[in-house]
Amino acid sequence: MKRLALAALPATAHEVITDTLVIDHPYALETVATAMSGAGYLTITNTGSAADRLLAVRAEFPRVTLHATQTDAQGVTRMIQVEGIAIAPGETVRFAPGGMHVMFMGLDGDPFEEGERIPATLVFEHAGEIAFEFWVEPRDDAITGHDHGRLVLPTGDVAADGPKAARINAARISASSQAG
Ligand SMILES: [Cu+2]
Repeated sequence: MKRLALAALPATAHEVITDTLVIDHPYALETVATAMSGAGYLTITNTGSAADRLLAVRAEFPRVTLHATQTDAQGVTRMIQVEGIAIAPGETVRFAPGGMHVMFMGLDGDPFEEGERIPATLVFEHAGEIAFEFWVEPRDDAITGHDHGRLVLPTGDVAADGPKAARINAARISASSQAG
C-alpha cells in the first residue's frame, strides 16, 4: 500500500528532530484526479556543527526527484532537477510552492487526497536515512498564501501558523496526548 488514510495510522508528530537536523512540516498538496505527478514540501534545519547534504528523497513512486524552480530571462519558469542540497550548520532550507520541491512522478490514477500521508525517507550524506511522512493538505491554502510561520504550543511542540493552524495544531495536540 502506497499511502494510508489518516484514520488508519497511529498519531505521530508532524516534525522530526534528530541530533543534527530538524525536519519541519513535511506536506504535499492535493492533486487533481488525473494528475501524473505531485509535489511535496518541507523545511530542513541543520542544527549540527557540520555541513550535511540531502542526497535524495525516497518514496514508493516510480520516480522521486528533487526539483528547483528557475525563471529565465524571458520569464519562462521551469523545474530543474537537482542532485543534492548542501545544508550548512545553522542553515534552514525551505521547500515551498514556486521554489524547491520534492517531485513524485507516476501517480497513475491515484491522486493525492487531503488527509492522506505519504511515507518517505530523506537520505543525508552524514545523518543517514530519516523516515517521515508528508501530510497531504488542500491546495486552496497554497493559493491564498499559506503562512508557514511557527509558534510554540503549550506541549512544547512547534506548530504551523496561518489558516490551517487550528486543524494542524489540533492534530498535533491529539498526537501528543495519545503519545504521552
Ligand atoms: Cu517538479
